[in-house]
Amino acid sequence: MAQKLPSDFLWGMATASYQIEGSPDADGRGPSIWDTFSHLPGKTLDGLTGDIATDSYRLRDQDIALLKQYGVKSYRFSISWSRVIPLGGRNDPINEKGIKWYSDLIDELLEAGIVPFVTLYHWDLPQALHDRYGGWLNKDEIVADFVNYARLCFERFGDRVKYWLTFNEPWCISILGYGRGVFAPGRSSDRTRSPEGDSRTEPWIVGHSVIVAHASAVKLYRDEFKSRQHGVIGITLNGDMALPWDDSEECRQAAQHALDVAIGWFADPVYLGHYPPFMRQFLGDRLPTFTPEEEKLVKGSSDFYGMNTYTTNLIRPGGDDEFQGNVQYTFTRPDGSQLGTQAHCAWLQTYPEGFRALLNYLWNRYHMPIYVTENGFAVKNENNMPLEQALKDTDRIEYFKGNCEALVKAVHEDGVDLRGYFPWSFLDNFEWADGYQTRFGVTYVDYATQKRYPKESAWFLVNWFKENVNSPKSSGEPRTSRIPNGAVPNGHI
Ligand code: GBH
Repeated sequence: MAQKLPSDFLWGMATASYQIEGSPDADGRGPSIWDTFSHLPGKTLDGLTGDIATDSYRLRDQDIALLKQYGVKSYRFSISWSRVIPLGGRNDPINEKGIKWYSDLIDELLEAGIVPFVTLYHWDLPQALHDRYGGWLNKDEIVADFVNYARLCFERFGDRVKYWLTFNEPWCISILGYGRGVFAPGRSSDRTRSPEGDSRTEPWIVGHSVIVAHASAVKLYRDEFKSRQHGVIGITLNGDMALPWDDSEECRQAAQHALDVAIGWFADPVYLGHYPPFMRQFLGDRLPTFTPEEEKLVKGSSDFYGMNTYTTNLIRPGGDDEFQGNVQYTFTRPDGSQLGTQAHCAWLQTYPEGFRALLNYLWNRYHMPIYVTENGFAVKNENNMPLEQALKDTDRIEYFKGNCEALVKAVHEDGVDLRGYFPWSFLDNFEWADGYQTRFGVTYVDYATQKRYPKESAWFLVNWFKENVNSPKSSGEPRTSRIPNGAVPNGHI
């Protein structure tokens, strides 16, 4: 009989505030940089914004009912900073109506038996902080304001929320927002994209601010909240497996350079206490340095490894894209074949072996319990299919099947300490600069009616986790207590 995952394995579905909520002006919410950015001409593929999205601010009860129907154990969502502090800053007014909305969401999830897994920052910086002092470019100000916001969330929600993520994907915040300029706030040296910005320096400055803000919020949680709230807190990083294109030493090195910039930039400081030497080598003093106090603060500042991953790339040396570590990415093998099935997005193909390899890479390098906080697939041209056809999302099912089987192998054959898995996404939603044409949901959203239709992949996942997670108290499982309260073998939590 196939081995199962432990009964406390957390699985659920994930979303982010700006991608689903809509209602940008409701109940006193202030604008975020994504409101501003998506309203500029030419910033999203279809010209659309998050003004309505999946209307989830208004359809909260319906969404929770569907999550309950799916039987997920957990739901990962993010809080919109500018709903709870419309202007964002530590001296700005708090918005009780915004707080109540999230508080009710948390209560209703718990009533439905669903564990809230909460991200504090999924890219929607209050616009006022960007205007006031440059947002993430101003470390001292933004760290103080982020910690104040985090404190408010711990105070108001921490009695019920036991799983916190400070940041979603700092690489994307820094590179896509301040390097390539394709995400809010859209700054870049490319003057066809942005009237201001310096892609040579700003991404590294922003990344540094985010790391220090993360670590400061974690310190606050550990010092003032953890002993009575008993939760865990960490950061979640994007990162796709990078494999050498061929077995040459050059490709092997190039693949490590890709991983250093995509993952090590943030993971090495947080888990090992320093930036990757390779980054220092090619960036020199464009990469900020940690003061001794910062280094102490940052090292060990995550209770687990939060892993968002979508695909695997084959890596060759060459090219001058610093944001990829000056290496080239491809899906085409030396023999001309493709790595896997192509998604709607150019950057995404299936490759379960890569998913397993990444779990092993992270486990071996950082030795932290891992939560896969995002993993998903956008079926090619799903947006142009008739509904019945879109619901039969075979490619997405293949993707999840491959990765689910890989994760069981990673746990039972490789010994990776994997604690949870969150498919992206619960719903089709606002896919940032891609607008609404790229659909990542396991639930189809008809944007004309806002009706939700489960795709076959949703039922696949529901059944897979039903069959592959031990039921509580089933025999043969060691009854050790795990997080959030218990000690774990490696002593990290
Ligand atoms: C996640 O990012 C986000 O957290 C989530 O909000 C989003 O909806 C989801 O993925 C699906 O996209 O070739 O320079 O354009 C995923 C990480 C990193 C994937 C950047 C796309 C493209 C880089 N992303 N990558 S580029």
